[in-house]
Amino acid sequence: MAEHAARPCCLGWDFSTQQVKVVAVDAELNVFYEDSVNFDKDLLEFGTQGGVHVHEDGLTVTSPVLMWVQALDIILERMKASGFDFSQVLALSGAGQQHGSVYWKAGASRVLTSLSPDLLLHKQLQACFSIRDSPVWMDSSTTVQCRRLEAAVGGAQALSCLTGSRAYERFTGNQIAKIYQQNPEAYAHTEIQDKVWSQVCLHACAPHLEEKLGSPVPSCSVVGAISSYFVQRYGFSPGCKVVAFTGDNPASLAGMKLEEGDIAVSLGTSDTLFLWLQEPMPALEGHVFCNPVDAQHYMALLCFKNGSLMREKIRDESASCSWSDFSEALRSTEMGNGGNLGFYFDVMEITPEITGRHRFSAENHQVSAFPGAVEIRALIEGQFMAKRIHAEGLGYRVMPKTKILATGGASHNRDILQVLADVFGAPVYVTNTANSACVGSAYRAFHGLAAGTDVPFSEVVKLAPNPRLAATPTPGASQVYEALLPQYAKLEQRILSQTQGPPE
Ligand code: 5FX
Repeated sequence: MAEHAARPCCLGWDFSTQQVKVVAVDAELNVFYEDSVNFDKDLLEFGTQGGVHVHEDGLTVTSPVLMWVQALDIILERMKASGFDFSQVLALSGAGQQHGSVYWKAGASRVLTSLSPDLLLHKQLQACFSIRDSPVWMDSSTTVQCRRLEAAVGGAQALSCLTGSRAYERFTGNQIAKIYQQNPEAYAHTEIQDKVWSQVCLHACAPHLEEKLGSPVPSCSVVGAISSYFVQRYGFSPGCKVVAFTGDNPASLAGMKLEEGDIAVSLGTSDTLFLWLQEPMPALEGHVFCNPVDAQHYMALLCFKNGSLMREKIRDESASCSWSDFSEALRSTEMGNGGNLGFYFDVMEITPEITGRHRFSAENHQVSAFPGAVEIRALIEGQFMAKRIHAEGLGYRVMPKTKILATGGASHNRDILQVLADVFGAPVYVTNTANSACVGSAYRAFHGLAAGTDVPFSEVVKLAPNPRLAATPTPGASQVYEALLPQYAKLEQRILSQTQGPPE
């Protein structure tokens, strides 16, 4: 108990797909308490796999809303049992899987203001949801609603300019439209709190939607003090502030301490990019979101499906299944790969929508194979050039102060990171992001406490651990890649036009 002896702190929550997590972070920004509840293991009665139910159609994916509530009860009870001193919590904030939606039933706000501190939340909220199985981000059952929404606003690009993304099945507007169309009674009985939206999108989704929503607020806004339920049951101070929650991706950006011009590259099974954007250029790919730590700016998200999946395949095929041979191939080949370029998408890529392997010689001739070491460099250079090109397509620009923050399995390979530094012409740092959404939520709670004083987020988190420098650009790298990047982009367009049918 001594290790979480009373000290002023903020709590960060992460309601993610597979678990609910909490961290407590003290004023020196040390994480001194953490816990999690795993839905599959700790809440067996809900029968989820990976925290979700995949329905028979293979497209509909939901999670029981009361499972999330019960997980919150379990964590809070455990904290209480461990002697956690809730009276020291100055503020809390949190994140949730993006696009997962909860449908409060008309009358729920009355229940919420009269909760009994003697009972657990999940016992009292049983009847408070008009939809008990919440659609989550893995759902892809709303293609009809997506096409309708795009048609209603004048096309996919028009929708992206308006909202930051073309229509995607998992996005909440399309999920609400589906609920309205398939279950109008549940929709009618739903009350949703506080946001303001694009009128044309609202009307395209469902009638009277704005009444169920309210005005959006900057992410560092204090939305109120904690409910008396938590004060009485757990001993929170009545002055404990609740700072607006956000999505898990924006919360991770905060947890990684991204700053203006920075880019986070997660090198996992698939690769994901978070970008700090000043002037976004919404496109048909990727998503532009509000920036969670600077209300004037934006963030963007790009997903690349063929990440470690391809790196591992090419390692097995061209480096005898050995990462050290793979690294040796990168070290023994030159930046720019003698002009040889490759595209490796064994599964249909998201960014861009291309499938197959495509190799080109320095003279732009399509070739069927490369020598092993050239193949390896073509893969890694190609993966990072694609990231830079598509990031720039959304308005991202590398700045003199740009840092690249690398995470995920492949970020342990220094030779891969060297190529990343060379292609972007910026230093690469590595950082541990195991808890980034949760820790980012606690940082954002501190930011919320300071928000009235206009202190920037970077100042609030300056004591937090810094990422470690792993690679700096090789001299001459920018000349090599500035020549090669337009070449790669042109070839990508060529493959796209060869593999796609005529536009509809
Ligand atoms: C982003 O748009 C996504 O759908 C996912 O990253 C979810 O946020 C994961 F929870």
